[in-house]
Amino acid sequence: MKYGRHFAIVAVLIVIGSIVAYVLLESIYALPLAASEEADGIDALFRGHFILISFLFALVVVFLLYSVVVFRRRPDEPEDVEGDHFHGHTGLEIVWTIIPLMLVVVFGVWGARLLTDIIAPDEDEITINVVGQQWSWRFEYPEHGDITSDELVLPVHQPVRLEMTSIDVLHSFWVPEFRVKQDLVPGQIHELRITPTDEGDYKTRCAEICGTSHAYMISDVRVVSEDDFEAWVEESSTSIAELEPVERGLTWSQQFGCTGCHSPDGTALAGPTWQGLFGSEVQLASGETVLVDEEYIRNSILMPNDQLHAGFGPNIMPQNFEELFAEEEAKYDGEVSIIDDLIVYIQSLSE
Ligand code: HEC
Ligand SMILES: [Cu+2]
Repeated sequence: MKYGRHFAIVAVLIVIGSIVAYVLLESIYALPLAASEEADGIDALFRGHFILISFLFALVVVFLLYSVVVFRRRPDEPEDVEGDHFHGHTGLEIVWTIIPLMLVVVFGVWGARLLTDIIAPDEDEITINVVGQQWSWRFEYPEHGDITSDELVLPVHQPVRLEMTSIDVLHSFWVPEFRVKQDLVPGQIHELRITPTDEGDYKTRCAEICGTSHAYMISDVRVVSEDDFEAWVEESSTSIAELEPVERGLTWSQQFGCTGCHSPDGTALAGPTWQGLFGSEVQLASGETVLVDEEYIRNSILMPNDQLHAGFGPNIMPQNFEELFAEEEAKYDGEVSIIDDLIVYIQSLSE
């Protein structure tokens, strides 16, 4: 075979090129810690793609560069000599159709089986509700005394089923270390299953651009031992009614996502800061100036579009807090008034 030596060299170069490309890809796109049972299979699939991509890249680039360098025209060769012309090569065409087809099928089956595995229910899974809103997360534990939390606390090695929805626009739940990701859609419920394998602190960040403060839609995710989880449940279940109103106000402001838009310390977010708000004079969009008292705050929370703070648009603040508060208050047999607690808390930020 006339070109046998060339093919042998090219084959060796392709192997070397594939390895170099793979090592580069793996270091540039290094994956974060894998902290869930779902992660292993996903990472393997990911690596499978990287290996294939590296090989294809080397295959094309090595043939190309080798031909350009080795078969270039030498100074002593005439300029008008052309190479042989080929038209079609049935054997080659069959090969380059069948092999990619098989690869696509293999990856398709691999991916489908992995997905089936990841979404399969587990007998002893626990359910946690996840609610996304502009621009915060809320986690509810219906199987653990109805705790509501602004951080997601998970017992290690415990399969969990997240039941997720959004109260406004599309959001997406994503903890990179768990690898899996799921959109939250208003009016629909979607599930995501995770079994965390490593204790530690993570973050969930919204992975679906959802408005002004999308980039700040981040919550803590803590994976803890079973004992620590029990302790957390115990501690979180102590009736919120026993706290001081001002502490309750702080808790509600996190639970209902107010802190996604209002800062207690002057930081500018999508809504006016609460620092120094109470007792100040606010310029309204209508041109009027009003003194911020209890009544103004109550009205601003229950009917946000009624007295618009100048410089802020309408319909940014959720319009349904009255209902949401009533639902939550029902859990405490009317022992607490969320709106009163919030007012006391906002007032405390002006002292
Ligand atoms: C999605 C963002 C968003 C969320 C969540 C949100 N707000 Fe607002 N809020 C705004 C914006 C924007 C304004 C200014 C426009 C207006 O007056 O409605 C505002 C205005 C206010 C005002 C009047 C402040 C002023 O300077 O006039 C109060 C009080 C208030 N919000 C309380 C709350 C409370 C309490 C919660 C949670 C229960 C909450 N907000 C949740 C965006 C938000
Ligand atoms: Cu979001």
